[in-house]
Amino acid sequence: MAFLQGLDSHIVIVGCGISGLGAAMRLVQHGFHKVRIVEATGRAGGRIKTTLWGGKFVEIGANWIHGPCQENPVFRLACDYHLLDEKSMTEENQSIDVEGHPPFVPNWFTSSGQKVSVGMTEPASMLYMKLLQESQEFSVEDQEVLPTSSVGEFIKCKAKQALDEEQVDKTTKDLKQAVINTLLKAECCVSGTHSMDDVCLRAFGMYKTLPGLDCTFPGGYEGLIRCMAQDLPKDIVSYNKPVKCIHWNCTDQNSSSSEKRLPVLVECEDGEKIPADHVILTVSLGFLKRNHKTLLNPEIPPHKVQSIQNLGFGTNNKIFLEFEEPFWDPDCEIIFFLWEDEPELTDVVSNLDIFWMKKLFGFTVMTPAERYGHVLCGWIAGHESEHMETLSQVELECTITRLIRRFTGNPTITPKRVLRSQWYHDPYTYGSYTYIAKGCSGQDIDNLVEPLPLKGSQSKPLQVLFGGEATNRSFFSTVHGALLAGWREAERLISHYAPSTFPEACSSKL
Ligand code: 6YU
Repeated sequence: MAFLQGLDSHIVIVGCGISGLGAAMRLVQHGFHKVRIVEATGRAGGRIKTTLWGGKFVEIGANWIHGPCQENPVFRLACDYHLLDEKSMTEENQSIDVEGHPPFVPNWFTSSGQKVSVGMTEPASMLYMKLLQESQEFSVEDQEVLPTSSVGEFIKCKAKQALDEEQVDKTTKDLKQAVINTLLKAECCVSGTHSMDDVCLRAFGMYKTLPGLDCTFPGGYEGLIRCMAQDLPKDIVSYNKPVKCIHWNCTDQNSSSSEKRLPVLVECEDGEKIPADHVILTVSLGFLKRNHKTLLNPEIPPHKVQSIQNLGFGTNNKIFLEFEEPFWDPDCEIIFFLWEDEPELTDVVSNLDIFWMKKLFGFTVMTPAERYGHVLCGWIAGHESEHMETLSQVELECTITRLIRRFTGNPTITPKRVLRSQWYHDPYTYGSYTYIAKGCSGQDIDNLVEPLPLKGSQSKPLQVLFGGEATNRSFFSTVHGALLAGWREAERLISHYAPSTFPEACSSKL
């Protein structure tokens, strides 16, 4: 009986990214029929964003299904909707375990315009990969004293020791240092951080990789969003409706349409006030960092605010370049740029205005060539990336062209077209994704997940629930982490009204 009454609950989901959509689908499938998604922008998908560029689909946001295997709900959904190619769905592809680092075939270019053989870069790459692996082996439970507090400091310190011990000439040593710097800059992109010095060593192993060789959506990631949205009741999403404030523990219900007193009132920027029993908030951690003071009334409790501030949310952007002809080898999958003038092990740039482009570690090659032609996707993280967003299109094109000419040693090569993402200046995201910053732990994610009002309160429970990528302890920063977090919060409500149905729900490990 309580469950049937629960199905009449008014549930507002803030944000129509994959987390919000996933939560809505789960609730609707269980018979909740008063579900509404309120989305600030004019589109669904949030950080899943595909655009048509020169007749090709390119991903402005999420690129891959990380770990496409049966355990990955995004992979399963994509298979169900027939969105993947045959190869990605094979048993073989699902069983390959590369622990988050696909073995791309590299080409290496130096800042003096030389192409360096893989044989020359491999020893330093292997040293780096060994240290990266070691940095994932510390555990939060370990009581041992850590050698350093951040992943960057750990890798740099160990790499310096190894390089100092080697009996090699200065040129070889400098090359090795440059390789490690480039790989650290690449890791900043993977982790979505300004510097690996900002990433917590003790918690680095908290992120879980799944087996399966990362795959892409031939028709664009947004195809998944379209399929999910089509499975929802028509008009469930209100677009162009930014939420200004969520009033919870609300006693003053001045809404004309409410037949009964509901504990939450969702106030939108356009003035509409939507009464609700429950709100699932799926906005990015970047948005929460900026707006937590005004987004909830009463304000978010101090320990949750502290965790919002503690957790990291950085920027990773892409710069797409199209060429008439490739300057890379036919089998090349990733291009690395090596700066020969960096005097020390570092992954940051000293003067953003002049040297921001030194943070761009290189490019992934868009494959297959029959689909994309000769297109590269450049990757740049951190404050350098945020600075890149502020440049005019002409400035960006000039700098990138100069960079490519310098590294290839070809003074005439010119990209046909240049396109970049600008996630830091997106007012409804403010960055790219979450990382576990120095001094943080999984407890910060658990604090973020905790619904309002807090346990022990006499008020109506589960008024505000927290979903989104940042609330997933094992898979933060990913699409599958976001989807699982949306499902988790939906299941929290389902089990609230029918406790025996979902006894295991509601762990932030989901
Ligand atoms: C993945 C990948 N990938 C590249 C780049 C980016 C991200 N990710 P959303 O933000 O989507 O939705 C919230 C909605 O709320 C949104 O629509 C807003 O408009 C709305 N909103 C905000 N404020 C509002 C308000 N006031 N009122 C109403 N609405 C409001 N993930 O799996 N594969 O290849 C990449 C990548 C450039 C930017 C990615 C990738 C991250 C995902 O895109 C992201 O997690 C989810 O889409 C988030 O969904 P959501 O619903 O939670 O929020 C060891 C260790 C290291 C850890 N990292 C390793 C993994 C590496 C991660 N990924 C790599 C990168 C790439 C390339």
